[in-house]
Amino acid sequence: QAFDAELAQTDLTNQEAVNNLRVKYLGKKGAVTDLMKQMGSLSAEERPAYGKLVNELKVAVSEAIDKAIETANEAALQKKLASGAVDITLPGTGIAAGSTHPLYDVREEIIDFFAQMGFDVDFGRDIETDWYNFEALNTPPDHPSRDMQDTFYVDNKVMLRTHTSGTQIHYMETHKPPFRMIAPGHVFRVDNDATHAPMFQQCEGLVVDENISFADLKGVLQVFMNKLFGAGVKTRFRPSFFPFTEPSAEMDVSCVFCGGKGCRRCKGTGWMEIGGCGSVDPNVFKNCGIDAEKFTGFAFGFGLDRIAMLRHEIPEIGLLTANDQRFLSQF
Ligand code: FA5
Repeated sequence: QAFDAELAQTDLTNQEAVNNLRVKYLGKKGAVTDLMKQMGSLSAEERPAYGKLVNELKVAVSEAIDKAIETANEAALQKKLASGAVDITLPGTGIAAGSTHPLYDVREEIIDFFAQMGFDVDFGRDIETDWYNFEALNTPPDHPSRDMQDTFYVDNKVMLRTHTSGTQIHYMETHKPPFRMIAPGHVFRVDNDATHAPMFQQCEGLVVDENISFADLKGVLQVFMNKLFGAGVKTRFRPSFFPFTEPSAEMDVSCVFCGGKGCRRCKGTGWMEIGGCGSVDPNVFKNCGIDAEKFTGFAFGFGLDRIAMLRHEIPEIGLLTANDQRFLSQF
């Protein structure tokens, strides 16, 4: 009866309390164990009846305790499961989304723009021979303009291309005019400062037909700059020299950092150089077997890195290829 009362009061979900109860009744000094021990002091006649009674008690208490232990274990398990459970109402950990590289975006935009105007796209090749990179472009071995572009040579007459202009030659050798094409790609020069990288991207353009003039070139490039920098962007053409165009010009756009007032980035001029251009030199046509009497054309070559830098106000060209997540995650 004492045991039943105590069992009723015990917290059955508490393993420690249940164990204490077991020790109190069934342990070495437990109440039931004591009753068993008392058997020794009884007479032989009394023993069987007493033994039977005590044994029944022991079995009943053991069964009750076993059941209580089971209940307590189950409760402990449930508690453990509940504490380790996932709270599905908490906000999840976001998966960082990737983004396209600013140079890739510029390149795709240029390709889209010119493709809409019917230009073919030729990616050319990174390694050129002297003929394609220089000679066919009216730049013989002793020509001073070779010094303008410091070249990474692979072999005597084989090099990493210093500009995309060689793709013009490959294209003219394999296509008959009229045609218009662009040639985006990587180019390489022994250059390295805040605005000059040893590897950068250019996009060449070439249009050949009858009666193509410098005015056509200016018109196409102005529309192109409007597309890249927004309508109203100012452009200017400065007389320049390239062996493969005559006349030649350098095209600038108004500096996006200072709005044309003049700042450190544009060296106080208010302008930034984007690329070279001009009317195709007849000697280049001759080198490619195109009738220079019948056809005229224009060509241009822009730096894609410079365009991306202007667009996003990037101060150092090296950031574009450094692969730094802190930089890339801003786009
Ligand atoms: C040329 O490479 C000529 N092939 C462009 C051309 C094509 C003229 C067709 C006429 C007809 P230039 O060396 O100026 O020209 O380079 C063109 C553009 O590439 C530059 O205006 C600049 O935007 C970019 N550029 C040149 N060097 C680097 C460099 N080291 N790093 C990043 N951009 C550069």
